Amino acid sequence: MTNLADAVADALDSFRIELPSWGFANTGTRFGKFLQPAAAATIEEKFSDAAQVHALTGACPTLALHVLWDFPSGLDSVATVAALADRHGVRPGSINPNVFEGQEYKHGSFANPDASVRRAALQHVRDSVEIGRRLGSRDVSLWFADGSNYPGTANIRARKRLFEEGLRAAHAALADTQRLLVEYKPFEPAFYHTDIADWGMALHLARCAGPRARVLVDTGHHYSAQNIEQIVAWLLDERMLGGFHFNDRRYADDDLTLGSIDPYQVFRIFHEIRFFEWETGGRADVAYMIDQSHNLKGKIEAMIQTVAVAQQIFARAALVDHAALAQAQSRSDLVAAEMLLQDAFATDVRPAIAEWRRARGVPADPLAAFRESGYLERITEQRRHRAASPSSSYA
Ligand SMILES: [Mn+2]
Repeated sequence: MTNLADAVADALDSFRIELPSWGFANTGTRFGKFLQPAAAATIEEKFSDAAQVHALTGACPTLALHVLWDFPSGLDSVATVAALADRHGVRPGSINPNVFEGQEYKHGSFANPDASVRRAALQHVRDSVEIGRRLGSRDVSLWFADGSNYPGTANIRARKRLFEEGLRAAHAALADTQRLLVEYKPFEPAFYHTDIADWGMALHLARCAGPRARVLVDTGHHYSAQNIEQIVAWLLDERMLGGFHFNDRRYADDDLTLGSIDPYQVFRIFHEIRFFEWETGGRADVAYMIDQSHNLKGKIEAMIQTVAVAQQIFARAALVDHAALAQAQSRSDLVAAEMLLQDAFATDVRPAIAEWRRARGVPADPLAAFRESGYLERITEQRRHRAASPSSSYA
């Protein structure tokens, strides 16, 4: 292994994390929202806030966009978004259609028993594909709330076939440069069955959809105690892992800061990716994205903190000696193999990361730099007097 500073620098040079536009807006739980005067209300403010995170970390060149919230005029909003991206130096990232908030989606979107609702949902996804194509963004990221709340109320097999059909049609609209990501979630908002409940269902549907569909793993979308890194390892081996939505959780889909509850799990996920890359000699083509909406923390600070935590854990995963690990595994030397992970996880990489940041021209401590920048005070003053945003987002 090269020395620690080189290994950290090598890992972080290739590690980019996409920010979510909705993470800068006022969001909350189903019990309510605690509004922040500095929260972004417009797409311009979201780009401005994301640009701060990118300027201070150098690691977030793209912003995930939500079609319903960020493209109020649909395709006609593309020029505005493209201009804002240019002005703020942050590129449009994944495009996220919304087929769960409209009243028409009460009983589902792609799996709605009503064909006219299914057509509307497909048209929205096709428009989202076109938005992505015009913006030069690669991924259209699909999450469906489809499901049911009571046994016997939905034909689960028929809905499965409707999803196969709908995703095939959505995939057919992709340009060669685009990908379709299929996200899964076991429950919520549906509380009896969710149509795409786990990675196996998402994998099946992605394969049905076509060659440019992949599975998206949202770390918060699993049952407690589920072995997420095993899912990641299988999807990597099948070349079907498209990307991540990062967040942490304690109970359900809590959208807590990555690594705040279980940093070792994040490490184990990154380890599987690094081990795969070592074995195959190439980079895993995986989109790393944050999907967190903070109800209590300051939004920009929370994003900077998340990026810093992700970098720290990714760098530690890069310290595992893969050749030694492969040998220990083949000898079934359990303690030696496990200690290779434990030792890497226990390594303090913060000084090496600070050095890497200085060499890349970003602040050694991005959070402190943000607090000293005066940006938060400035936007709080600018944004505090306006009327509360009429738009409400679920995230
Ligand atoms: Mn997600």
